[in-house]
Amino acid sequence: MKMTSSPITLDAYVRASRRSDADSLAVVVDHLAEAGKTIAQQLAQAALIGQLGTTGTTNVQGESVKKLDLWANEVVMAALEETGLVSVLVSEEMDEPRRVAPAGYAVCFDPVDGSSNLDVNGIVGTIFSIRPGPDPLQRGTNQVAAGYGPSTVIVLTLGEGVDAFTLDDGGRFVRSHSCLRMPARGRTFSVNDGHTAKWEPGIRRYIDWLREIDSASGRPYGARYVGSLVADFHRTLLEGGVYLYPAEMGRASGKLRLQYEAAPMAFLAEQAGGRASTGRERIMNIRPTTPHQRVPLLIGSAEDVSLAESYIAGRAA
Ligand code: P6P
Repeated sequence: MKMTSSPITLDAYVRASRRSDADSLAVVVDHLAEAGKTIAQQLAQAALIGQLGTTGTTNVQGESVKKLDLWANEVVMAALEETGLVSVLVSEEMDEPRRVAPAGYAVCFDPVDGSSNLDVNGIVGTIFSIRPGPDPLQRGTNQVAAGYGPSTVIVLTLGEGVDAFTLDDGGRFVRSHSCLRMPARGRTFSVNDGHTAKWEPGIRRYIDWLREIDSASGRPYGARYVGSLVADFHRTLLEGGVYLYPAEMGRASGKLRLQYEAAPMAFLAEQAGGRASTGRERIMNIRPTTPHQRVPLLIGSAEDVSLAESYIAGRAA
């Protein structure tokens, strides 16, 4: 990872990309960044303005909906509609895709990923995935841009590597990290090990292997789990390691949603030299059949994810 000295702004960065649609893509990314600023400002004040807590309803995922989930969803939707360049929206907070124009990009997003952390001042972020429209169900390989913003950093790929942009005191997102590369192997694993009894044997054997003492292979790995994909992925992107939300007994597809969690993170991981799979299939190749399709997710350093896949396949000792 290179901390960059070239203070290119997010807008200039996107417009300078080799893409033929660079200018329209820059408008959409800029509007997402502005929505991110608005959400970050509201998050900072949430406890003071009664924006914490739940609405008392559950979303299509069957999850308790936080007040900020719904509010942030409206902010992102309005920002994208304002561009006039987006045809369809897929959001964690909306049961069905929302068609907003006959032509334009398809944007999948999770307005506040990790919202279970909101009331405990934890890290949350907005995950987005931009595809050519108007089909709301496309493979991850169709993504033209993906990113997330844990608080005031936007991590973005346009298919030409991964860069990060930090909000400066002038309210602009300026590149702070260029050409981010995920280490081939890390030293931490990130999983909700409270679910150990639900995992398939191969995953249990893999996690047990990571916990063994063997200094020659850098084990045991450290355990890090925030419970917010943007936070756990951001650490994995910068430091290496592996994040897992595997299939579970009674939940064969795991928990994470393909369209606006697994696929955008997989795009970023692969662009940074990492790897992302269900344990058996490359995330980027999966064509969704429904807007909120869930998939198991193993993502992170290429060597760590490959070894986890070997354990699942029964090839590793
Ligand atoms: P659990 C948040 O709801 C999320 O989708 C991801 O951000 C996070 O990694 C995961 O679910 C946490 O799930 O079951 O460990 O609370």
